[in-house]
Amino acid sequence: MARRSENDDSGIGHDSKHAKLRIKDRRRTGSQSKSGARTKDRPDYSKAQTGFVTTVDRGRITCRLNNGEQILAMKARELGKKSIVVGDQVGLVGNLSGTDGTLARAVSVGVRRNTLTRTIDDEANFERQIVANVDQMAIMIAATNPEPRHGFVDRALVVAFDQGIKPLIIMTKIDLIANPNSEFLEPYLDLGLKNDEQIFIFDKGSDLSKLHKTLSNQTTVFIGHSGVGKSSLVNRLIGSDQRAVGSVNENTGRGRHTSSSAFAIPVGQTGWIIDTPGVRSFGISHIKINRIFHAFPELEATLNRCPKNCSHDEAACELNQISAANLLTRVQSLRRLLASI
Ligand SMILES: Nc1nc2c(ncn2[C@@H]2O[C@H](COP(=O)(O)OP(=O)(O)OP(=O)(O)O)[C@@H](O)[C@H]2O)c(=O)[nH]1
Ligand SMILES: [Mg+2]
Ligand SMILES: [Zn+2]
Repeated sequence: MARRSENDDSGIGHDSKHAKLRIKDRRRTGSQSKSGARTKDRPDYSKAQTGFVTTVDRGRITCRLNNGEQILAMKARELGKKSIVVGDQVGLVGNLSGTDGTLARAVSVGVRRNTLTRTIDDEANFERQIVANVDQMAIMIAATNPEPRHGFVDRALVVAFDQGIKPLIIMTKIDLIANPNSEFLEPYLDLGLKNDEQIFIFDKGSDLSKLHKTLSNQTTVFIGHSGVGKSSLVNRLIGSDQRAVGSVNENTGRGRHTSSSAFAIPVGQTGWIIDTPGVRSFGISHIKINRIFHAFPELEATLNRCPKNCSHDEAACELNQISAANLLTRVQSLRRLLASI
């Protein structure tokens, strides 16, 4: 099913007649010579300024220039189908004043260090990029409402390890469960993630100073199911109510998809937090099987002892020798992932 994506930058939203008009004006003045004939030569973009994309909403790209100015831009036609996502560094020309009602043009997209994609439609395996160039991925789950799922964390970890992104795991809503030392997180303690630096458990009033430290000078994307409290945590971190917060359905424990597009907010001197809309799952079908094992460093030694070409789901598989409870959960995770691709 072809669904219109929220980052679809080819079109202009139905409610943005003015933007549409402005773009037409710009084309007339920007890409035509004074005589009115279209210039054949490639336009000179050597004076383009670099901007960091903080959000993309129905074709309108909000960017932060190096001087701190925030401006709105549209994707230039010559970029064709090339997408622009939050975290991109784009080259900008045109009106860079940032004055209300002005619109610059994004004419180039910097090479991406990494990208994060999410599966929109599980069946069709349709993936879309949500952010680029991140240093850290905060994988967020709630202790309950919605219930945490290992499958989600496992997949997110696979993506993080594959893309060279440092994973953090944040559990929220521990005020809603009796035992905050949730068993749920234990299997991830052997991954090499550092407690208090990469693994956090919070309620609404927890001290966030250690997390603040981890986030400073880094670009960190917050991901998790709708309703886990991504936007609530972002608000607490920046000390304002900038992000809208939704409620959770009491019966299903599900969130209401309150945030609808990825949004980057400055944190500390040079850091960025990127709040994203709730995702149902992460696509990992584009990741090669041998890279999936990278997300299971604690099983590596065992896997190395497996027979050649082991499917890791057969009698001779060395993983069958594992008996420690935490590792067993991870073995199940790995087998589930291998079976799903
Ligand atoms: N009890 C409790 N509730 C929390 C906590 N953190 C967030 N909430 C509540 O969880 C609900 C959902 O929070 P949001 O911040 O909107 O969740 P989100 O992850 O941004 O959701 P989407 O934008 O839909 O993806 C709100 O009612 C919050 O008040 C927490 O630590 N404890
Ligand atoms: Mg939100
Ligand atoms: Zn095996």
